[in-house]
Amino acid sequence: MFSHALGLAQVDRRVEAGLAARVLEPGVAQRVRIMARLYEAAPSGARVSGEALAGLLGISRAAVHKHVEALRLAGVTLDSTRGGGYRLSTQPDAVVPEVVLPLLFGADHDGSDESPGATSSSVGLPYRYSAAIDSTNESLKEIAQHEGVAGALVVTDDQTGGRGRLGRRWISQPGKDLTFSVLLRPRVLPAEASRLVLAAGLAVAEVVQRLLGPGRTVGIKWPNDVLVDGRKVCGILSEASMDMDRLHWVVIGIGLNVNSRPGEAGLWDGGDAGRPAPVSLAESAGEELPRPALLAQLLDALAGHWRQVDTGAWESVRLACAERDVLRGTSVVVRSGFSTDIVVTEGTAAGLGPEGELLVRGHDGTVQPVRAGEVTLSGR
Ligand code: BT5
Repeated sequence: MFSHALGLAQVDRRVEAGLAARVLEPGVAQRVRIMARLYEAAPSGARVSGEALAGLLGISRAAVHKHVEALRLAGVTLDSTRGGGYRLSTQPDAVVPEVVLPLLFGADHDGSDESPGATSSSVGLPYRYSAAIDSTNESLKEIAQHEGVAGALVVTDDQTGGRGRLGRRWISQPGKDLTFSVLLRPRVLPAEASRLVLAAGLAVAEVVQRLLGPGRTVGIKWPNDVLVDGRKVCGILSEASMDMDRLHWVVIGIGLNVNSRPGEAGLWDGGDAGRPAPVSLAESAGEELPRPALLAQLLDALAGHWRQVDTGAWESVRLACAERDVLRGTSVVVRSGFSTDIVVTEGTAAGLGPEGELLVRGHDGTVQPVRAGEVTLSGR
């Protein structure tokens, strides 16, 4: 059940960096360090003594006890014995910073994302969790307008007014799915903003593929859907503020069906009539999945691909997206992003252009790059 190999020294280093940059609250930072030790001990069933934690953090036993109570309130189930110490009794599913950040910080990677100033140097910090919220994108857009820090994350368990594109709705099951948004302040031109959305879709697709194994086809439906065997598992909504030559910020919101049964909610009705029913990871995997580890993996993968976009490696992101392009070779109708009554072009999808545009070969053989719009497979 518990299989987290954590680099404890790395967790502590990243906690220190978060504190120094003032993107991590001191109380949360201490609980992240406590949770890292509890995760580390969990596979063997060993207990972590209050005394050891007090020594580690340089605080009293009573203060350790308070942190443990805060963890319990946040949804972590711990068993404790007098004098025997603490132990995780179940795999936590709370997507609070104390539970997710140790997994993110301790993940086994080369640490090359820690260069100061990189767009994605700390995707996930500051980490803002709300039990319920209207829309994580709306909340983060407000933060963005008030000098929010690049990498800032807003995540909720219950998104009550989730948005898709064109005023559509995104529906998630409270406590079952992942709904979160990340703020970026990238060093790319306004015309290159769509690179970040494609990079996000690629990150999600790769994490999902790793999880489900090679037997499943995990594809990207241009520009912002991730599909498992043709069924939508994830939607991405990006919103940006820019002027003629500069992107001020980009908010990228991700909704991923994890442990819900979206097919039963009838989400493909109405505007999406005729499309295959959406699917969740649990339905695809045949078992429920702990969300914190998944969120940590997603944040790590997103940071990696956004870093590539930021550091001139866009072409390899584009090629990897093209390999997962589910539209290629199919007959498509592209409608305007402003009004789905207006057909922009029709033809056969012919891959992705240099900026990640959808290439559509018309009936007369000419290839037209499409930068924005709503794609449906023709006949649907
Ligand atoms: C999207 O729009 O797919 C973008 C969804 C982005 C959601 C995230 S959650 C965090 C952040 N905060 C927000 O408020 N939004 C973002 P679009 O391509 O327009 O697709 C919307 C359509 O997907 C709807 O009209 C439904 O038919 C369908 N849909 C709604 N909920 C779904 C779900 N859970 N799974 C699959 N399909 C869904």
